[in-house]
Amino acid sequence: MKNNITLSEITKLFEEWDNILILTHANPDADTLGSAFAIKYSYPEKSIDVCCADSVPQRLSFITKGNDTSLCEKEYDHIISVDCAELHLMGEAGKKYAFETELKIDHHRTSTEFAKYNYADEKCGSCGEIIYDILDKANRINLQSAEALYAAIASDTGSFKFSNTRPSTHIKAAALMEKGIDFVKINTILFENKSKSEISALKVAVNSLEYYYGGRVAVVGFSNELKTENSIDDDALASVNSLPREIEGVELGIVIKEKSAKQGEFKVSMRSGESVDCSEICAKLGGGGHIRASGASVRAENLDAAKDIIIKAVSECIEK
Ligand SMILES: [Mn+2]
Repeated sequence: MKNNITLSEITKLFEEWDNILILTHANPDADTLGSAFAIKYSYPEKSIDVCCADSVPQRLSFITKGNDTSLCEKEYDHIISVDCAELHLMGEAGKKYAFETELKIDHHRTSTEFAKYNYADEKCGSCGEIIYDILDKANRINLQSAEALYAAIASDTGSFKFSNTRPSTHIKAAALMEKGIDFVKINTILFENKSKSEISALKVAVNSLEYYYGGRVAVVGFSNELKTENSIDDDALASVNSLPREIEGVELGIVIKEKSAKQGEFKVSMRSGESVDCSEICAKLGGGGHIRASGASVRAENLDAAKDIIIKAVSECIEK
């Protein structure tokens, strides 16, 4: 991660440039969208398009405000990427444009230098915090861009709860509140609106919960049959990934989900506390990931058979 441009220099480019395309990462979240649209809303007099390879989730439409985010075959003078650590994360759709990225702004530790100008700061909990600094230097933040930035920052810090939240994060959020944003509405949309499908996923998760090793390991599972019976869509399943790990005394939480398109293939998500390296367990299953969060894929006849395979891998790694 090497920067070859400063925040002040980026501010200068923002002030000078026009006819701009901003690329977000695929499967867009509130940080990548909020960062992109904050730039667009801060320069209403300029021609700025935002493109996402995938469609924007309905609940985040308060950020895009009806603007088209599909790729338009236009010629642009400048291309900016936000919240993308690597080129391929922008997805297939924008490939042609992604290769021409002139300015990259990002906050991931794994950020690579694929643009002409590269700026990344891993100390920032969200890309929105960096965009805040750039726009603030130009005195450009208005009500619309303040809402987009607040959504970006609140979302990537888990509502100011994650360890990536710093005192300066709160100072920026406070400054955005001073602009008169409806932060109650934003927080409700981001953190409190659970879909019926997510509640059904929660119900099935709780019903299927099993403990192993005296309560140190917790497992929940979803077969395709359970998903169909309870009208659970795949998006909703992501909301229970951390649930078993959040139970008191649990050091390893495991969520098993049968893949909708592939009967007999199970996706395994693991989350662990200090004492367990779940990437080691997932590696035994042919997967991998981080020490505290990893995943793998298992083939088995049914959910119970998949559970047996996974628990066997656990038993080889966890201290009895
Ligand atoms: Mn981000």
